[in-house]
Amino acid sequence: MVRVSGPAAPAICHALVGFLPPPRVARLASFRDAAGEPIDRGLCLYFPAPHSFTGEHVLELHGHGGPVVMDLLLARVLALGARQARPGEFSQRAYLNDKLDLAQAEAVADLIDAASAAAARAALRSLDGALSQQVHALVERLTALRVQIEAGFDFPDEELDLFADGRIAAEAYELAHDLHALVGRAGEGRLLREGLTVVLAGAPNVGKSSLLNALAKREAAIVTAIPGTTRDVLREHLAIDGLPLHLIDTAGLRDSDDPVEREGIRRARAEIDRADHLLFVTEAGDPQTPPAEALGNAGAVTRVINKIDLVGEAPRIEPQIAWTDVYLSAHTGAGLDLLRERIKAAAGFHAGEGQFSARRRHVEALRRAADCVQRGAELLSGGGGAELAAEELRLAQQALGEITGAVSSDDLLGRIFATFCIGK
Ligand SMILES: Nc1nc2c(ncn2[C@@H]2O[C@H](COP(=O)(O)OP(=O)(O)OP(=O)(O)O)[C@@H](O)[C@H]2O)c(=O)[nH]1
Ligand SMILES: [Mg+2]
Repeated sequence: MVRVSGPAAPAICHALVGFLPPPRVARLASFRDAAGEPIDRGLCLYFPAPHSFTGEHVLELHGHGGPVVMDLLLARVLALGARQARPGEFSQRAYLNDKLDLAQAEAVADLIDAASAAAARAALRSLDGALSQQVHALVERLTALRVQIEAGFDFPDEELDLFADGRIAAEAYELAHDLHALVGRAGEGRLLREGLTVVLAGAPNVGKSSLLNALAKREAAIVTAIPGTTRDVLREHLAIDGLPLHLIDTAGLRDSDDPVEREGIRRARAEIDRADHLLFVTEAGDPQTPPAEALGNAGAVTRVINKIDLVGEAPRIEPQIAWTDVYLSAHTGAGLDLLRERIKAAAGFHAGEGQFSARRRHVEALRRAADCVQRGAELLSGGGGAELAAEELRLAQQALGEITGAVSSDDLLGRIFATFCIGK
């Protein structure tokens, strides 16, 4: 499909097919070149402003597809005065014309990039405004609170009455609580969008690659009885109950003189440092302790005690102080479900109904807003600091405004839309 947006769309349509179809009705038409020769025959649709995705006049030309014909059609449309869209420019125009707010425009890209069915559903909910509506509702409560506090400044005699009963402070605490709750939901939404990076590491031959294959349900990695089989970093993308997982298999950690193996081990260490969740794999019978540096750098740590089938141990999960033990067998599959549950739980992932997608910048802005309101509430309940509290609430409102784009800079917009694909 070739999509044209802007004031010249109707003129381009006339020149290309010789007529303008009635609004929002598909018409069969010949798309013609400058000499009047047909390029393709297809459906032509016209959406007059403001009732279109971008809020501008939009023309859609649905051809048979195929790169040559589409290139000819595109070249003809460009010759008629259009120019090629920048990445995300359609969504950007929709945002600038108030068709979508910023969080919804971002959801368009997240829907397209969704890595699991659950992630796609969550992105669609954000596109429908699930995140934006909750942010708007919080902004309204915040505004009401600011009005009450700032009214106190204008009537200083009544200030004491206004703050004395602690009602305003209580409202601020409640708002902070609800903001913190939304931070949690948004964090899950961000997980759905970005996925969780889970790294398999440990000594050679303990069964890291076998575990990758068992979780991925395919023979993705080479498994042999020879220690040092895996040299390179291997990545598999899968989902656990809708949670997208980037599962990374690494070379077994040991001292080695082999330059190839040493490079593999260096890469393994780099992956461990970047992991959201480290699976330190070791063997039942003689389990090793995760190395101290791995405990420091990775997010959550699980010690996977593999090969329980060889020693006749039962699959189970046992929390320790610095990590959690999961006893399993990559070979028989016993205990794999426990590991899946552990990964979800460590990420704080529940994926209930109504989950919406979110991005890192949303989570950060919500957290900033929550912290500001929390400080404001403390100032109010501590007595006295009404001016300072008002300033905290103003900053909170600004942070929330960044999510929907009510407050935004050109720089931020540029960065957001640059990551979209062309044509969206
Ligand atoms: N009995 C049993 N054997 C296992 C299990 N998991 C892995 N193995 C065997 O252990 C050997 C090593 O498995 P790999 O998955 O290649 O081990 P790795 O940790 O990836 O090894 P490197 O890549 O060399 O670091 C193979 O012979 C596997 O069949 C298990 O749960 N039970
Ligand atoms: Mg391996």
